[in-house]
Amino acid sequence: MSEAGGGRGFGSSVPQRAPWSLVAATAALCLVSATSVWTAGASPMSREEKQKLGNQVLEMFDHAYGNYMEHAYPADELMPLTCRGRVRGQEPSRGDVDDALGKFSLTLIDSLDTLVVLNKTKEFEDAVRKVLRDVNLDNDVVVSVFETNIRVLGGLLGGHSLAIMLKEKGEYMQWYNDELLQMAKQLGYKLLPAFNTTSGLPYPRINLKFGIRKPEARTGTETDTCTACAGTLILEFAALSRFTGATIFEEYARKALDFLWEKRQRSSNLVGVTINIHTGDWVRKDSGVGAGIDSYYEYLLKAYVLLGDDSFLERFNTHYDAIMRYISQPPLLLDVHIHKPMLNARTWMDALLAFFPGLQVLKGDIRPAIETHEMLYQVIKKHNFLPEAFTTDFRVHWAQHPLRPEFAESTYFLYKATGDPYYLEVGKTLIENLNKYARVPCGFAAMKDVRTGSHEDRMDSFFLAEMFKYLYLLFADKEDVIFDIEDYIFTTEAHLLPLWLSTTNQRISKKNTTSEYTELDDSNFDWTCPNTQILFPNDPLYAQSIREPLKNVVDKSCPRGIIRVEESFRSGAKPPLRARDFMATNPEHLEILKKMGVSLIHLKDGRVQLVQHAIQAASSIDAEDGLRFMQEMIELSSQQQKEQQLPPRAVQIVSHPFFGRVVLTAGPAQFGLDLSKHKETRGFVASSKPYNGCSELTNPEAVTGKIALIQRGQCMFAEKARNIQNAGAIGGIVIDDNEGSSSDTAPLFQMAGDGKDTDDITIPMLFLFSKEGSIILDAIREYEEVEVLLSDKAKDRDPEMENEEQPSSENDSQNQSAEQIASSSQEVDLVDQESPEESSLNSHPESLSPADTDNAASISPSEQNSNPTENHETTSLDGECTDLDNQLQEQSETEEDSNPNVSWGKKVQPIDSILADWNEDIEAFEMMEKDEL
Ligand code: DMJ
Repeated sequence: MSEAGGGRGFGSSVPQRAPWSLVAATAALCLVSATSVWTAGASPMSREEKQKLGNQVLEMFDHAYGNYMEHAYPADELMPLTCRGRVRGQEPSRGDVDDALGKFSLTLIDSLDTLVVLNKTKEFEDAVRKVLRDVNLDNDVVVSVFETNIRVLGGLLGGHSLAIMLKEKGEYMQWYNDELLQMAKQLGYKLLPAFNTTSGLPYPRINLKFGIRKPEARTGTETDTCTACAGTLILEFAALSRFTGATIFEEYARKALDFLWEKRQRSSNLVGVTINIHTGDWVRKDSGVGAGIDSYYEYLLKAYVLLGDDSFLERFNTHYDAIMRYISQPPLLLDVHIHKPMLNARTWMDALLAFFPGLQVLKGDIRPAIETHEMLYQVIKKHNFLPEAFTTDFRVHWAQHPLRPEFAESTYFLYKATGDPYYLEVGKTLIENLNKYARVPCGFAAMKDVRTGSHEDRMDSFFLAEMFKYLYLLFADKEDVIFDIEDYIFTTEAHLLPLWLSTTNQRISKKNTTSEYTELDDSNFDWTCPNTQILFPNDPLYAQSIREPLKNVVDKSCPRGIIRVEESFRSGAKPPLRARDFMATNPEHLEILKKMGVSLIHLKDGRVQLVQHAIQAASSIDAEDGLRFMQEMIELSSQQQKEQQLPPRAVQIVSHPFFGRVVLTAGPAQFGLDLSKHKETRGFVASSKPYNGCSELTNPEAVTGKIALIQRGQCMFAEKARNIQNAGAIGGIVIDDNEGSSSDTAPLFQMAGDGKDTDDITIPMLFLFSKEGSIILDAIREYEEVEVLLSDKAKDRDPEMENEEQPSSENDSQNQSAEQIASSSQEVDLVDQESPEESSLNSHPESLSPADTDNAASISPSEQNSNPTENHETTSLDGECTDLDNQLQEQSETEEDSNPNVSWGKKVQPIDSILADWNEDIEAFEMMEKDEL
């Protein structure tokens, strides 16, 4: 796609200011750019380099948006591997993720205001016309209220906000007459029936055509919703009210927020992840700043910024105080229990929390923002992307990465606050990684597994709504954007709402809001923004000095999430024993175990079994410590078991026109060449005859020296492997015969042997589900010669191949190849041409075992321990510890010395209540295991 006629790329200058509001000025304090005050630390980036990176972002956006418009529109999203649109109902269901898709051209609407930020004004004008012409908001589809609000209502309002700005400027959008706003209002009314609950909390889903109550609605039976789902409406709903004068939207969103506030856990001031929309009971009592809660906090602070209502700031500050007291363990942010906030609920973090440093910048609490951001960056440097979840010692917990923008968002805000060019370098790395690992001929593909570099056929709309906006703005100077970005606030989906709304149509009666707050006292300005004008000239190395101790945090750390440093130093006593530190040969540890009521049994096979009898603990506090120790041990053991399973492998198509850009998730085999230990295998592919590979091959000349493709079914995997190996193949790919199966929707497994000795099999064997396999089969139809790489982790693209591709011609050739793939992908036929009757048989005598994927079963406490007073765990553990831990230990010891009288603040709890609590914990753990982001 070419640059917009009259649109501006980097380097142009149109400084024009939109109206300001005082509220905005106050709250935008922390976003005052400090670029001019930076004098030391990372070397400054030249204007040319910034422009180059900005232009690269524009080219990347064109690649994503252009392919969506060409191959997917009017579908909701682009499927970048098969190069077609994702239409709900036509693809296998992915569960809740699909609730964002309402057959309303989601990606187009979500991209509207990005087009203006990126100076693609002409394209914006075209896109608005398409929305008005093509989008139907009345489909018989059940959608998520939350996603529809942030992406579609937010997208329409962001589009409207910039449309009226452009109209006022006098060149573009002169024909515009609030049509997007009218659509937004129509959608707002469609969402309102969701609020018809006694609590005022919205139902999580609604049918766009039939609402909630009608029998045709197919929804309305849900009892729970997530806190973020109910608490992330106020910006869009208030903007809709203020733009249109219809106050009902703001009223409903305020009512939901008021209810959540009332339901906060009063002693901790935290909220849980899931709430019952009818009773207001917390269904999940764990609490963090990531999945399920994130944007509730974001919207409290931003509602204050946009609406100027002090009660929102006071609520935010109350929660923030609790977050910093219990959840923040710099650089980590760890979930805790709302009723026992000193007890961690998890030993891992999810990727959504990466937005939090950005919010801390807006709040003005820069130090922890720098720390957490740096920790996240170290994780990214290790895995190229932020895995969906990672443990406190920075191992992958959930390996996928759907191109989430949160880290880019925080990078942008930190750069704005500090002016430190380090953050520009961070942005540059993000751009490089996206191009290197996620870019495919037809867009950008989500990572299925950051460890292997394999892809998922998915490009979420938020990638266009948010990622490109934040990356572009990171490198942009004021004159590179045709309006003043500081006149707007970013919604959670990065849609832009003008700050002048704070003084428009303020007709919401205060009686509808909690009015217990009159004036803000000084405490509301604790942790406020350090004045960058003072901070940085005095200490230009400020941000760097905070980052420096964290440089090796990922490579050299022990998990520290379990024991709270503050607990340790407050206690005046030794911190409790952590599962990871436990050594069965250490007498001191055995003594602690005994106190906690944990006994240790040496099994005959050399393993050690731990059993807890809470009743035998020295005190209820020791019993509680024992409980926590056992929980840690169960998680640790589950993690270790997971690690022992073979991770998925990658099939990378390296020949023209793919050049390594398409990486498919493959299941490993428990026999044959182990790709994690040996060099990868590279070769052209050839179909075996018979296609099922269950007898001696009749086409050995075709497969000799090649990687044979074999269809699953009718004999054992090992037998197939032997047959293709005897025919001279150097590797094999088994393709699932179950048409439509995909690693996106089915759990991956390992191909097990046949119960006999499989040492004779020396070639590597991988398994592909049908959809991934058909990508290779389509490529063969189209290009005949298709070369692939079988490996444990995708390799960088072949530099020689890369050089052949010049940026100017890249889009053309990619689009052409993508088109070809798209047209051929409709014709895939996996049935063996030679013997159709054989192929139609669908028996699978081979042995399977789960591969290490998110779908693999994991041990939960309830599975492990049916009796709460008798916990079992068997394990053997090392007691290795590292720098960070030692530092923390030292810190806690020092602070212990200076605080000899401070106690942990724990009350002695009766055993009954500990057991009751424990049951709750187990429930929470079970639910967390099931939880999807
Ligand atoms: C976006 O849709 C929004 O930012 C939302 O609040 C949560 N995260 C996704 C992208 O990761």
